[in-house]
Amino acid sequence: MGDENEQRSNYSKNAIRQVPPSAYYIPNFISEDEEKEIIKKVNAAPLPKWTQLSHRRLQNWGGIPHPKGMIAEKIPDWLQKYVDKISNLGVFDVNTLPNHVLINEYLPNQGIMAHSDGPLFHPTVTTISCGSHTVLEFYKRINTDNVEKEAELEFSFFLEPRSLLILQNELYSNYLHSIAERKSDIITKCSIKNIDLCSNDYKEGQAIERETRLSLTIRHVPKTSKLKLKFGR
Ligand SMILES: O=C(O)CCC(=O)C(=O)O
Repeated sequence: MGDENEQRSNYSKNAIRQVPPSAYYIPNFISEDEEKEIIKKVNAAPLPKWTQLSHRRLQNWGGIPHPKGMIAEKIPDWLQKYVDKISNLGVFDVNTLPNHVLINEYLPNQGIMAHSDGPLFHPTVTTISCGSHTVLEFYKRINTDNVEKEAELEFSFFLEPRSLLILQNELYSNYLHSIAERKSDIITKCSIKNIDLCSNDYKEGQAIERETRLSLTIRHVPKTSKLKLKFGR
């Protein structure tokens, strides 16, 4: 319990400076054993649990978010453990506790196009990385006369395996994020704004090969209902 209280009040020291509010980066949020357990469980899921997209595949746990609402499903205990660990940080308030986990799998050279997470979710997004680092890139949303223009890359975060990233407020609402399709990433300290919070000491210009990465995006879906099954009459 003491540990939990300590974690709750401590994440503010992990704020990423020099970027709009708010982003927090916690290295080694989970242990190597926990990381191995997550990878094992995700890979043990039956094939139909995966949704195959053209450039990556994913699993939804807790339900499938939909503009009309999400039919809530129980999150299995092995995964709920990490949802609780994040809830215990106090980043979500009691009415918006996380109830959904999206697991993305990226092979080296796979990524995700620039997007924002939008109104399906409460505007706090938390992501645990497993198996590999990646670089998450941010673009300011430019919206003139309702026309979305191509935005320029503003800054990026280096996400180490076992780390937790928390995004909220302006970074959630006014910025797009993406992961470039690359086999390796080059450390550029002027654009990677969380480099001082990382657990390793990276060198300027260092190239780091990507491996298979699983990201667990843990959030709150506001509109949910429970499916009532009727048996017989
Ligand atoms: O893999 C990540 O860290 C980002 C995932 C993401 O942006 C999403 O699924 O919307």
